[in-house]
Amino acid sequence: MSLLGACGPALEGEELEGTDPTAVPAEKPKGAGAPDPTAFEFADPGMVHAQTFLGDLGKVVASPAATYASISTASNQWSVSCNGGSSRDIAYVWTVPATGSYTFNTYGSNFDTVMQIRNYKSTSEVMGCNDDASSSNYQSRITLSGLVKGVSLLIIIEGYSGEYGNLARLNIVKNN
Ligand SMILES: [Ca+2]
Ligand SMILES: [Ca+2]
Repeated sequence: MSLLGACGPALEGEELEGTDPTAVPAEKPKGAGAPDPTAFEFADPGMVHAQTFLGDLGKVVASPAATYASISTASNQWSVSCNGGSSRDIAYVWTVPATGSYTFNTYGSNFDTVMQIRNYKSTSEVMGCNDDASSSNYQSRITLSGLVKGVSLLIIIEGYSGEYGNLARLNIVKNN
């Protein structure tokens, strides 16, 4: 909730919506964010776009685990399966540091996010997907239990139905 305003230049020519993280976004039509059939899907992680693949987070457990200032310039590689797909996306690789339950969320991002988590070694395997954490929180949250130490995940963040902002934030929490 606190990092906005310090991150990145304003985007030229467009007034961004939702730059105030405390603001409740306007009503949005659910179901409008159908998957984009033109989005790329690569089974081989080596083929991931440089523009959208932001790298390896290692085994970090932190809030934030990563921030990205300019999703508006990312490419649209992934077609996520829950109320998203057609928007630009970014992706990280993350490796489970210890077997257990973890929660991933995009709280603190300044746009309406959609998040999907896949098995990095087999990116067609979707492990979780979420648009809105709740009816009043348009950021995304996924909890995965029974994650095995050493398994690598591909964490994809994009905007709902074409939305984007100038801050994408990923938090990773270990549940006890
Ligand atoms: Ca996408
Ligand atoms: Ca959302």
